[in-house]
Amino acid sequence: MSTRRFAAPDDPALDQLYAEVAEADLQPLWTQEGLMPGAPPITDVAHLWKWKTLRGLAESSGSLVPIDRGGDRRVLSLSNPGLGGLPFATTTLWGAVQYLGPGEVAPAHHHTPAALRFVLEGEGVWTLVDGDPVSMSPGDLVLTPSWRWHEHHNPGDTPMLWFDGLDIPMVRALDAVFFEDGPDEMTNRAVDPVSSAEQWYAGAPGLVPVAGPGGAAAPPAHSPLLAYRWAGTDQALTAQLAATGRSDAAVRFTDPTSGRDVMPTLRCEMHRLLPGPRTPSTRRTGSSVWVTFRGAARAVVDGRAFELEAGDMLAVPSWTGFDLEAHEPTDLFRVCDTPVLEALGLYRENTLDRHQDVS
Ligand code: GTQ
Ligand code: FE2
Repeated sequence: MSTRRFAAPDDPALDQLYAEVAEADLQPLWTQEGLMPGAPPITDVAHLWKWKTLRGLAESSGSLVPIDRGGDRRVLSLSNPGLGGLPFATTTLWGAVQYLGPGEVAPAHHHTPAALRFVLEGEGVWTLVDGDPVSMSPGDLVLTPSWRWHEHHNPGDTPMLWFDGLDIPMVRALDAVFFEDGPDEMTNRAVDPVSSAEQWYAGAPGLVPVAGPGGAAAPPAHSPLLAYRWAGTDQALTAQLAATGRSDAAVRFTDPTSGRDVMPTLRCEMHRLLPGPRTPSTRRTGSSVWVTFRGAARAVVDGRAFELEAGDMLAVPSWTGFDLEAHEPTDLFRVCDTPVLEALGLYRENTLDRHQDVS
């Protein structure tokens, strides 16, 4: 858009007009600058949080900050250095590491922002999602969709650490954040490894109940399956590599009843890379957080190289060049806002002609 200014300094009538326009809480379009730039003015930056730091500080928080009713979950949020102190990983995504110590319970609550957990370390923890106890183990993806009650329990004797991905910045931008504390939590006990949601929706690949537990009620906006187990994810990636003979494979977590993304605002994927060629450099609208589950790889974001090891978390802003190269077999979890961009007709993606230069 043109940024020419029409205000002539020596025209009192025009000065008067601008004063009256401002007084009336109006602004002329023709004096705006930067309203429609040629490409999005990205403020969040590519940033890497190392597991060594995340784990150390989460553990220290575990010993110094008890979980209390009224307090929050014990969560350290990824705060993107480009966002001026906001507790957000990217413009649209909340990312965090959560630490639940032995014997601890994070009390029941619900909120309109949707959440997912990708488990990194520990055993024996379960989360109660709308009354359904869902066990958690490393590599599992667990959903707590918008407005579903949830509480976390660790009846074991080791801590658990997981990655939290939420759509808080998006829901906040829409002025639609609501939160309520729940009733007193259930007792901390061992639970069945298979949730009710899995009994219904993960019986066998490709099969869903003719009539689900909700009967003929309208299906929810999110996946009714609340846990995606590592064994299944691993198996799908292994099979895809065998089918293609390639050095990279990727799967998307979906609602088994519709094939859509797990939740309306968030897409989840798992990527496996074997040592091999660098993936093409692509850029896309919308942002991502990548969580390294295992292995070692190099990501190049906007020409900057980042070395990823197990547990490391990487923020990738919208419309920045991105590619990966594995040093050893590497598994990466990715959460992104693509369903929102797609639903609004704003999704763009392109593959660059050649790899980005690395500075
Ligand atoms: O575990 O319920 O990272 O409510 C942020 C808000 C985790 C949770 C977060 C939450 C939770
Ligand atoms: Fe929560």
